[in-house]
Amino acid sequence: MKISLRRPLSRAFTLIELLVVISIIAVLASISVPVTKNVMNRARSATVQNDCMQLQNAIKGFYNEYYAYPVRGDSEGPYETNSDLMDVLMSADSAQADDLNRRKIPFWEPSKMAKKENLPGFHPDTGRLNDAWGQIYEVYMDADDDSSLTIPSIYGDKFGRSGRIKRPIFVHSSGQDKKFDAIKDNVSSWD
Ligand SMILES: [Ca+2]
Repeated sequence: MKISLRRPLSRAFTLIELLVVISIIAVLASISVPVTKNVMNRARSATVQNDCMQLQNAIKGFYNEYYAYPVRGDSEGPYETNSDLMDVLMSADSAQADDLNRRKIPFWEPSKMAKKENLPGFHPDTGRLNDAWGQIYEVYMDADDDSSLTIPSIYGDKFGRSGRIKRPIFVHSSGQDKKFDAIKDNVSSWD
């Protein structure tokens, strides 16, 4: 009797081979998830920095028009990008906007609408402008018009000095960690 030593060509995968394939896929997935997250967070930071710049420019535009900042009183902030500030910059239908933006000029308009209060973009019902992580921006303005501004002292190292800085407007986001006082991931109009 002749015995063939050749293995059958169309045999099934063994359990070991299957486990090897699964573990390779698992390793590849574990590498690509953080990479994807990083790429997404970098894209979010870029969007947020653009928002910060646009807001800073809108407030500058307001100042150039009225020789005043779009807020009541002389506090330098922080002001939140909620309805009070955004109404004035958008020339919305509100008492504060009527009072401060008398010539009804739109200095800012939303590029992205938020479906819920705590999602990225502008939420029309609450008048909130949120960053890419759903948190409100903070705005500092030289509202007492002494040509300098105090921003949080923890930015001292980052911008080379702390205390009074001779710049008129500062806008920042709390970043991915949603904490303003942990500045490592914060994004600002001065970045
Ligand atoms: Ca932070």
